[in-house]
Amino acid sequence: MLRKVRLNMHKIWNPDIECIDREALKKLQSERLRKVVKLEYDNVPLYRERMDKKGIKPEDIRTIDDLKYLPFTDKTDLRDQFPFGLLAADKKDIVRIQGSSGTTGKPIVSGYTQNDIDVWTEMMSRTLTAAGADQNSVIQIAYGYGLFTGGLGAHQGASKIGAMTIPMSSGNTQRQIMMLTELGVTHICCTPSYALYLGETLNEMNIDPSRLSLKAGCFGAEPWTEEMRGQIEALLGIDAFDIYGLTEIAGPGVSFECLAKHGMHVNEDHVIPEIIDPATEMPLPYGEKGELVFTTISKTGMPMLRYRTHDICRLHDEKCECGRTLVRMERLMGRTDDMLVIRGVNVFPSQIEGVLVGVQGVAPHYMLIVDRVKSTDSLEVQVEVTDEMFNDSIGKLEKIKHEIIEKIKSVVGVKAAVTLVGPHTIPRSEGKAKRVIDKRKM
Ligand code: DLL
Repeated sequence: MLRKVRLNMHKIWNPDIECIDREALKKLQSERLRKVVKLEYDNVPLYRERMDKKGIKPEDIRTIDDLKYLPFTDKTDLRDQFPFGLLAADKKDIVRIQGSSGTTGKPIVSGYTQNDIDVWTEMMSRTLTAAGADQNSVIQIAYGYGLFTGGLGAHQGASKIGAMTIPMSSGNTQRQIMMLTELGVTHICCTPSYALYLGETLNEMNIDPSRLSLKAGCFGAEPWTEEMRGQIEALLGIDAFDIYGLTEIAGPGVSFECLAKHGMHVNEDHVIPEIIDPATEMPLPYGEKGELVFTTISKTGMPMLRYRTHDICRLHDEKCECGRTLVRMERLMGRTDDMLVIRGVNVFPSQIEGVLVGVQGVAPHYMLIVDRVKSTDSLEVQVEVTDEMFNDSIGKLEKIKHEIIEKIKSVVGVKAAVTLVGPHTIPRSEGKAKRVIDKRKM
């Protein structure tokens, strides 16, 4: 597939920062870190208590090399301090609340000052520009609008770069496609699973994607694989970019891919990433896999100190062909809390997805059902077959099933039961896809 935005490889929203000399960046980060640590110590009782307990005063933090002495924060802190306990700013200066439902009980919310919205908008402007968007672009935003940061975050960035912005929100696929075709949309922002669904729907409607103006999409908010990127790009005839963010830090745009498509550049002038060993909490060097931790250094509403994301990945500092010097985080492997332990083996849904997408005759729509029968864990993988395969011989279907079982065994290391299901039977998602039913937890 011809890459339609290749010519924009060197377009960079804020080259002074995105291509900054690393020593100058360290200086900037250290200055901002000193400021934010003081702000937090002076205004947030939880941070003050934790720093006092470790015997650290704000003056002890001089450069980013001192980051390792600071205490961590976690989602439980946001829940315990719900809703405003972690605010460093006066409530009257908070102009926006965003949130995420999470998986259990109370939602978590984060308060943003106007400064924080501006920082987030800057990050999202860089993100969209890296995907080739500019003021000539027409950007359809099919992330949900509301407490979820996807819709408004992408919207702010799209408006800032001067693009024509279509605030569709999620859902209503027929209307999404109508807008996509009639308004000359060049860029779409949605979850990768929804992008795939849109592509399939176009296909069913016999709309040839080459007739559309669509060039690229910014997809994130859930784990996806390189194989899925290939499918989305082929189905929609576009470049598919991975984008990352989380409510606690600033929605989408915390990191973003450029055309090199080799990891997401982290907006390090606003957030400092670290990788730690989740068990020992010790920082790990670039290139090693572990849990991603962020410290925000320019937010003023609810700045976060060493926030444990539970997302698992690696950081790379190799030079990028796009010219940006910001480090890159590789595609997320999953979350420490998404990890399934099946008969003692650690299994990430994304590993199974990687296997399924490589098998001819099955569609990338699946559900993992985990159970425990007579004290033994079981894993069932339900996966859709394609329309063509559905009408094929039983012998062929059996062959596919066997192939999947063998591949899962060799890649993931567990024996799974595989159930092939008919096309369109696994529920589609308009937002974050649900891939696992763990009956052991019910
Ligand atoms: O999902 C923000 C976002 C919106 C990011 C739109 C990208 C695009 P939350 O709802 O707070 O915020 O969920 C954050 O989603 O910790 C990851 O586990 C996961 N996540 C986000 N982006 C990616 C990605 C938004 N590109 C949580 N790949 C994060 C894999 C992702 N997982």
